Amino acid sequence: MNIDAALSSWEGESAMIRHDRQTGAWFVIAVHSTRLGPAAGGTRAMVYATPGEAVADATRLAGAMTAKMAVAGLPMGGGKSVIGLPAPRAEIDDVTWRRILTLHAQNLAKLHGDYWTGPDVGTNSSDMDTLRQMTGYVFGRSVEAGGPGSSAEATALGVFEAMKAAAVEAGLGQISGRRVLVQGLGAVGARVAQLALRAGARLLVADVDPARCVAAQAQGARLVKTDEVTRTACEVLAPCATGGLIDTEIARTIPCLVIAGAANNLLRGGKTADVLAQRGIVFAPDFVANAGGAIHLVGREVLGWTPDEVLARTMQIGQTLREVFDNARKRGVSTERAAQDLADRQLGAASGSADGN
Ligand code: NAD
Ligand code: PPY
Repeated sequence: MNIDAALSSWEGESAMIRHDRQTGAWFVIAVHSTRLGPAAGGTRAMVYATPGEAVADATRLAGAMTAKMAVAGLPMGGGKSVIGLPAPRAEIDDVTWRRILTLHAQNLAKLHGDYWTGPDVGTNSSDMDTLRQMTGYVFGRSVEAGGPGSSAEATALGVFEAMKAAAVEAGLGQISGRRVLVQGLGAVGARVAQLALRAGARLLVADVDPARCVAAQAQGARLVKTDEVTRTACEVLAPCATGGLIDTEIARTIPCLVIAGAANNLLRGGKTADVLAQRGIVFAPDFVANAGGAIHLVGREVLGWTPDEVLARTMQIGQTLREVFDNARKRGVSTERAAQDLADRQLGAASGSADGN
């Protein structure tokens, strides 16, 4: 995709795009909506095939953040930043990484608080500490630096609540005894796997990094090849790696009954959610299921919540999803449609506010 195509199909408020010739990095900050408050969403740093792909990823992810904040009842809008790296993060030396973060901090400062960032794929709390030394508008610093620390725990708890609610909706009842396939055993997925195991699930795992599967295998998990995830029979699929796993074609054949995971923008193509709904597969929309991280960051840093309040609000994700499922069933629409409509209602209810579109 080229930059023209990525931007002309997008209805967000603004996009800042910058290229650094010295490092070869591309910087994109997409502000989708500030209707409910300043836009917020993490900084994703990875290699993209083209600058257009980086812009497309940032804009899509920013839109999902708007819906996430709205459904979670948080007073923030939706945005995301993407840093298109010249090489995989692990191959970038400290001096280059420092320059990249410095330029990103400059970009953040130029938006004067229209957009607040946080960690995402390819960045962590320590990077947020570095950014915050250069600019405000940064959530998710480490506990040592006075921040709330990683959001992975809250995200995983929310995903697990989503999984349980979706299993009931699919007529599976409890997670105990069910085959739960977790794709991606990173910060969130490893925790989701533990929660599933503790609930008595029969765990299946897949990760491109085999070392990450070892601990789960030692606890009895069955290893699934990464290219067989969408062809492996299970009751519950929990995608916790990257987005875009399921397109219409895969949706027609995927052998599971529930999809509930952490990955943002899990579905590809406008009709994919409908295909899942037609097949009776219960999909927990990602921007509802993975809101625990946003609840943690915004709750702690904007709303002054205690960890217990964050936990209580994260546990409500199950109830929100039950309402989404009810609504989808009654209207005969996909769960994705019902969740997006819920977000749009929240956004419409705030249409009297001063700024944003
Ligand atoms: P992470 O980088 O810690 O973990 C991702 C894991 O997925 C890694 O172990 C990686 O090896 C694995 N992986 C990558 N590609 C894979 C593939 N094709 N097949 C199998 N495994 C693969 O990331 P995370 O913080 O655990 O987040 C996971 C997902 O959840 C991301 O998409 C992120 O955007 C989303 N998310 C995270 C949070 C949060 O609080 N961390 C909040 C909301 C959404
Ligand atoms: C996400 O939930 O996808 C994020 O990007 C995390 C986040 C949430 C709120 C502010 C900054 C980062």
